[in-house]
Amino acid sequence: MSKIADIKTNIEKGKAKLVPDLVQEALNEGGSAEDILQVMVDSMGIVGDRFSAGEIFVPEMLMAAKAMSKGVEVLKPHLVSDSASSLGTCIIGTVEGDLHDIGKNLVKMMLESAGFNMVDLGVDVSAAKFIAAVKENENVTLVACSGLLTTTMTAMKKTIQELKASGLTGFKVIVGGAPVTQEYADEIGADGFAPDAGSAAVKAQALVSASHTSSNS
Ligand code: B12
Repeated sequence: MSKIADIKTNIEKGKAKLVPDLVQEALNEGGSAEDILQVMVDSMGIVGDRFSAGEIFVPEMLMAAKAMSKGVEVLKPHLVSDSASSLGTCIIGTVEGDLHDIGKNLVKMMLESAGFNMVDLGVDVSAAKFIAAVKENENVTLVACSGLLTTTMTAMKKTIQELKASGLTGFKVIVGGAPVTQEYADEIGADGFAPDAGSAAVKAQALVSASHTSSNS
């Protein structure tokens, strides 16, 4: 499907004005939202590889990110569904020192459609801000931390340590982001990990349902 190839090329080139129409055309041609999203995510991987190779720099990465975000806006209604169930409130944010938010925004979208009421703290979120949000919001059942930089993975660890030290209870912590693995999640004491937004929703539902069952028994 040529439109999908066009989407890929134009995200890589950072053409934010062209991408939304191309995404709409691909949908009109019968392309599935999931397939289109996967192509967009793959494009960001290519952009990252070009950055690593010194072929492009931060401004080009930023333009590609903007093009992807504009495309995701068009896809959003096709990816989310209204959930009848309520799984409580999820506090989500990208950890301190980290400004990447595309993955976090996708996870937010999927958790919302899974039935969570989402409170998005944005990027560069300190442990103290996560803790304040758990205190300020009602029925917090999940805290979701995103991190894309190896240098800020320690901020994820610190967030979990401080959440535990705060004595607050009743919620699970899920972590994710390109450098995060199940091993790292276990090491820092997270309750769950998922490699992508779709599996994040499945994992989050399972974590929260399991804790309801155990607290009711
Ligand atoms: C776009 C981009 C940027 C943009 C971000 C714009 C934005 N609004 O997000 C800008 C230009 C700002 C940027 C800046 C930098 N970046 Co950058 N960036 C990228 C790039 C190309 C794409 C990231 C992305 O959006 N991917 C697409 C999304 C959909 O994927 P994702 O984020 O991984 O999310 C998925 C999963 O990980 C998971 N997930 C994500 N979060 C969560 C959370 C939970 C709870 C769960 C369960 C799952 C989950 O689900 C998501 C959806 O499926 C990556 C390359 C790459 N391969 O990742 C580099 C990359 C992450 N950046 C990198 C670097 C080095 C930087 C800079 C330090 C560059 C510089 N010299 O200034 C700065 C750091 C700024 C900062 N303090 O954060 C490196 C990181 C290297 C490392 N290992 O630490 C990468 C890998 C590029 C590279 N190959 O070198 N960057």
